[in-house]
Amino acid sequence: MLNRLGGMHLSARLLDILPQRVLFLDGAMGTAIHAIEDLDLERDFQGKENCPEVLNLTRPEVIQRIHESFFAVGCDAVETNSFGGMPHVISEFDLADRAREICRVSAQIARRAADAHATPGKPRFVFGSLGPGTKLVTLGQITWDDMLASYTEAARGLIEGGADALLIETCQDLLQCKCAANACIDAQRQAGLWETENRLPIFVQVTIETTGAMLMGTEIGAAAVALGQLPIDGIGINCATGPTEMAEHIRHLTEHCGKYISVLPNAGLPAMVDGKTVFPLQPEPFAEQLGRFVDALGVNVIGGCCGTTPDHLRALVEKVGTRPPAPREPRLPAACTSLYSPVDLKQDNSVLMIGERTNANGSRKFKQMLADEEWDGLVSWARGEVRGGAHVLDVCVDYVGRDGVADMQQVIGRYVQQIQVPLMIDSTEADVIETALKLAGGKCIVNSINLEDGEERLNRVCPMLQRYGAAVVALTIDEDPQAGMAKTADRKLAIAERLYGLCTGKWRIDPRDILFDPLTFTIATGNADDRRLGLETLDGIEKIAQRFPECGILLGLSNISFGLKPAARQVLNSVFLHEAIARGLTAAIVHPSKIQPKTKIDPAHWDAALGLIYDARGADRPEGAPENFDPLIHFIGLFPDDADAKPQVAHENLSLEEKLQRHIIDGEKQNLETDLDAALEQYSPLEIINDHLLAGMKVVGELFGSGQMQLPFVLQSAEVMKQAVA
Ligand code: THG
Repeated sequence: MLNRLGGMHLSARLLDILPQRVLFLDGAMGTAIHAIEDLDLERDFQGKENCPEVLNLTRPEVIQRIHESFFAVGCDAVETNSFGGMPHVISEFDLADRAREICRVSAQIARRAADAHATPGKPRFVFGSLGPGTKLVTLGQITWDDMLASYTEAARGLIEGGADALLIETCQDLLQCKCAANACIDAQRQAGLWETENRLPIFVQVTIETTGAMLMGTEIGAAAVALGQLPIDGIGINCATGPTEMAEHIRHLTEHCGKYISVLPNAGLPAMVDGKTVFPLQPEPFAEQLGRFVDALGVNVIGGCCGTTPDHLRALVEKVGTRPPAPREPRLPAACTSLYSPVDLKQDNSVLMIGERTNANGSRKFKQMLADEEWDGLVSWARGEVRGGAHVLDVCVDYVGRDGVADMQQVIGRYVQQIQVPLMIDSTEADVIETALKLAGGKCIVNSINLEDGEERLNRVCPMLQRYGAAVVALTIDEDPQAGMAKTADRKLAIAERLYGLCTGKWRIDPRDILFDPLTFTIATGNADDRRLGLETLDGIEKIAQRFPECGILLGLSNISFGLKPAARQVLNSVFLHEAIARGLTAAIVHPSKIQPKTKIDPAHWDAALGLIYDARGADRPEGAPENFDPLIHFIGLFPDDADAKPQVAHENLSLEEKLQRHIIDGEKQNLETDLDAALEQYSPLEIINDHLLAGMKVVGELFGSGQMQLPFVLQSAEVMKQAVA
């Protein structure tokens, strides 16, 4: 109890110290353990050779001595020996039942070391370490729920043992980062600490490989966006490389993240010397480089990972002293992100184009493939949308007669890995939305919330936005059973105002993460009531944009033209989008490849569409038109036969040789067998492999080598290669 109180007291001071000066956090535990010669595999490791956590039970004094060696050279904080202490990891050593105890003991050991060195002028802290584990949710090796339960158990132990902060480190997968961060929050809720002044700060550190991305292919910018919204205190980078290789990634964090930034590099890039791993960077240059991060970039927490000894930390403490980090003024991105790269919610000189056809209600083909459970085909379909220009994909699997949760699992599980762009999760069911969010390592956009049933839907969905990190679409629909969807500009604004108040007030959503959808429906029915729907929507966009300039404004564009022929729809959609952008629209759910710029549309068609949109009848009719001029009939009349769009450069138009290469480069299995069968009529199997398939792999290799293609995509290509060869 005393420890616990001591911990609470000190943790309050941890958050007091950080704004004032750099915090020195620990060197390598693993390297230190390896250096101890009298550890016995049977007696000390109980036969569990790769389980350093066992030493907390068998040789606590050895672990405490290592902690003290770092406190002795001036470190403010050390990390507990609990890197692999989560039940789902330590279960490999048959210790799952003792995971919480092992974590608790690890914190108690570090606590004893800290208390032995603490003075009134220099308090010492314990960071409870939580490593990445051996299974990743993104790769389908464990579920979010199982991983969450496991990290929560470990975090409970660390809290009970007196940790002052929780450090999720060496992360390779953003989904694991988010899951572990929520476990640290849940554990504190269970312990009655969360949202009290005694809460333990949470830090998340990712690992950027020598490729310049996380193991899953994640850029640092994507990590900053996906983690930036979580209620954690710090973001940082550790392991894999030395400080030099980290510099640009650290710079990105310090410029784009408002949280504390921590940096714990290895002692340089590891090299093999005489069969042993050697970390070449000496204490002085190590300290010098980290010192520059503090002075030039404003890094807040520094220390070392693999290969850093007490000598490295001593040099660091001496070199950097207690000077404050350089002040920072980060520009926080307003963005969503895939597992790979971020996308700004507001595009310069354009709207955010959200592909509409990955939607069971918006595409017969998508719906059919879903019904047939053609999962590979659904991936190809999505890729086609991205090739067609979509910045984001709107994914909706809702339709009567199918299990939306199961379908979301199948579809999103594949999309998060195989699709480069961020996802918009479109569902009326909160549990379907949550299923998707538990699979998406990036930051999604949730489509949508509204006030149809009062605040009920907000109450269900808004908590998820913070928990999983997501932006949200807010529809201007309220409880009014007569009106339903707001049809006038004033009502659209009034409902948007109410939504804004609830979202930013009660739910603390960043206004930049809200995209209002003033909604439109077709103006092509000929009903008198419908003719002004587009007009009111445009006015609504303008009013909402003026009132809430930080927020985004989105439309499901194609709704405007339901009922018309495809060629007419293409024109009306393009013209309406043009008008909407002029009024302040920032995002649109569209079929991007079918949107045409003004220059490509026949001026007569353009003007006719404008007449339809602005309801040019009576006094507003075009010059010379008869008194009973009807802009709808006029517009429809311009598209007598359905002369629809030219086909895209489709797979079937490629030469057979190009097709084979494409399969490999795109990692595309659809039609693979057909194309191979055709090839076998002309070539021997060996020729197909050596001349055509390997040519594709060569391109893949070049793309990977130059950083233009990430590992999961390379693996997909390899998979197709394997299948083709088989
Ligand atoms: N606001 C928000 N979300 C939305 C909408 C909105 N999501 C769904 C929808 N509206 C936007 N998406 C689509 C997708 C497709 C079509 C229209 C809107 C569409 N599809 C053709 C059709 O039905 O005729 C193509 C059919 C096919 O290829 O089979 O028009 O307003 N927030």
